Amino acid sequence: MNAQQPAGENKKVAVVTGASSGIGAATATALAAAGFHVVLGARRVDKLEAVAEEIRGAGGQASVVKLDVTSDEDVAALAGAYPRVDVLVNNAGGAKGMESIEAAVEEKWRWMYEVNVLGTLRVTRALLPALKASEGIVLTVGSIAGRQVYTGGAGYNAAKHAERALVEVLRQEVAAEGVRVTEIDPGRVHTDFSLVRFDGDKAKAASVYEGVESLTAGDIADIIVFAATLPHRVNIDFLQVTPIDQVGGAKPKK
Ligand code: 8X3
Repeated sequence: MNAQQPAGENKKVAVVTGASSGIGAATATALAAAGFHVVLGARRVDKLEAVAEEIRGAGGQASVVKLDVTSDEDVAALAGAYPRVDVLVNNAGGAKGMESIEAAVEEKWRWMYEVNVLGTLRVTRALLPALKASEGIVLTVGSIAGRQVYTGGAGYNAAKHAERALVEVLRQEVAAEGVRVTEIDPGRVHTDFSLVRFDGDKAKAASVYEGVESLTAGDIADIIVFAATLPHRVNIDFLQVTPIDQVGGAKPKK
């Protein structure tokens, strides 16, 4: 736990998981610019600190917490440190591998289920009392892979479909208490996503984005801020967002 900046009395608090890079870092930055006190969570605290410093340098409020979404202790510490939460952005997640089902690696499937599904469950469950008290909003970064399948995608497709199921049930369970639940489902966004998927193979990761125009992390961050700042009466179930060449669900390049 490392909360350098206490949440301002009247500032709304937004918790962003996986905030050390990519969509998470961009979202934290954009939410801070929109006036939220942002709580950045991820495993890599040094990277979080760098993002938080930039936010503070721009006049925003940011705190940093070590948050491995697979750790009950980390999640409990987060919930204990921030009794007020208005916005939760479940962004931590990712893919590992593109093996066919015949060549599936169970360890990779378990990792994907653990971070995308159980990670979202853990953090959401822990922060729900605070989100109910504030009549807040849960925004989950799913994926187009949670709506369409592709060869080599089974483990990630299964995890993102399961995460979507969780989100859809949650929406039904908490709507009556004033909590909105929105899923943002991006297609190809140029981040470290492919580097993680291909186990640090830079050439393979770069090839995913070569010769095509991909979305940026900032594009998704802007959409998350838009959804998070709508009047409380406005509920968005989900938004599917792709680069123009991915309309219709073209599978990712290998
Ligand atoms: C990742 C989306 O299209 O790169 O969540 O597989 S895609």
